[in-house]
Amino acid sequence: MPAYAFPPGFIWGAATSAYQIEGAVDEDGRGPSIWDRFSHTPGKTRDGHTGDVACDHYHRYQEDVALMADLGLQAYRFSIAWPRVLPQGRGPLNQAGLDFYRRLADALLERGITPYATLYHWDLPVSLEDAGGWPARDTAYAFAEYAGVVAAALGDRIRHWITINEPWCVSMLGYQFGEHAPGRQDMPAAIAASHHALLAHGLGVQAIRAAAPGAEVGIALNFEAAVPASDSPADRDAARYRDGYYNRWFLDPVCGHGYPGDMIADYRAAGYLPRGMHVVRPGDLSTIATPTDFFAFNYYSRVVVAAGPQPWQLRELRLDTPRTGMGWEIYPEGLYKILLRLYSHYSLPRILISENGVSYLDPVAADGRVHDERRIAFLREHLIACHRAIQAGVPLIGYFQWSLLDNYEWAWGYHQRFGLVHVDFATQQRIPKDSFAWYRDVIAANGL
Ligand code: IFM
Repeated sequence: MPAYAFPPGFIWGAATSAYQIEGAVDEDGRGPSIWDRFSHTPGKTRDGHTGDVACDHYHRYQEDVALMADLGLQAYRFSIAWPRVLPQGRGPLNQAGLDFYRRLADALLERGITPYATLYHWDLPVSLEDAGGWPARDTAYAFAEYAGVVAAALGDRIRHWITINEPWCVSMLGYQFGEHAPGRQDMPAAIAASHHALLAHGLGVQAIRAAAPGAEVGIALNFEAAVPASDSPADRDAARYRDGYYNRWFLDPVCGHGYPGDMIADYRAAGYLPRGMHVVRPGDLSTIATPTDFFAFNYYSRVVVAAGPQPWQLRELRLDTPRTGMGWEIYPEGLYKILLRLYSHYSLPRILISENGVSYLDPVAADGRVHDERRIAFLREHLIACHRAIQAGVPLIGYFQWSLLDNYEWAWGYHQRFGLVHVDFATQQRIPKDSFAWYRDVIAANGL
């Protein structure tokens, strides 16, 4: 009996996304995405790295599925590249692109691995960005069409769907900070993008349900624990803002509570609300709150904040605490607290962790192996936090480790490694790390 036994039927998974692993960006009729254009724009990614080849998973998916089977994986979360299926974002279907995902799903099912398909993990077709991108309402309708097409074609094999991955990143990294594609820096546009990404989610749930009755659908939000630097009212208010900006702005409308009033007031005062645009239209909030079958979220870290002159001008403090290769603080307690909050405040009946993991640059050792003890420690602490939450009554039904493979970490290029499997990007050789063997034991024992 493991010391930390998980409930029977707990889902053990791992996750990836299309642009981060597939490569083959010009093959079989795939159209360009905003990430192709962004990564090929000088200065946008470290060392100009692109996802042109990445892990070459498009050609090596069978080898990768064999690794998953070896790991004992019960579920695999991947994403479908919108421009592979609809190269122009809308209109003619690219059968060859769709067929890749059919083959992948079949290979998973043959090994007894349940496919969880994410429909949008950041690779918007460029034609849609050129028509306005996520700040334009039409993109939400285009997403719903795409979701319906894919669910109709693959719904016989894929029964679990995630609409949008991390709408905070889609809107804020893409349109507020410009650190991600499409690289715009316009906060009102980012706020409009956030609404349209959520609207796309709601419309997408409805489209999937119509095309594939009985399918299970959810969204993957990303959460960050927002902690005040001190107990002072000003620091606590900074944490309130940060939590609203990063977490509640997305969570509340999905859960049927609408946009948080404190954040609307702050955004208005800051001049962040989109002007002259009727962004939130009658009926939008009920569409966004369309009931889902599960609620998924990604968790990595926390941020400690101190007050600035205004709530939206808060300061992020960098404490002298253990950090990952990304510079993110290791804070498993945040995962526990968020799980409890989702249960007690939002009463979510079925919760999945759709990503959790860590980047370290552990090299291949002289013995040919990768000894990534720090990853094992990170995963162990976070799984113990999950176990504590389950003991406290939280209906957590599964955990997807990020990521199966070392892969293309967006603007960081290949300078970060989140994988259970080391990938040599020159030769494409895969070497399962020590954490792979460790996670295999966890899955086999259904606990730690
Ligand atoms: O690699 C990303 C992933 O695409 C989305 N969630 C966070 C991961 C680590 O940064």
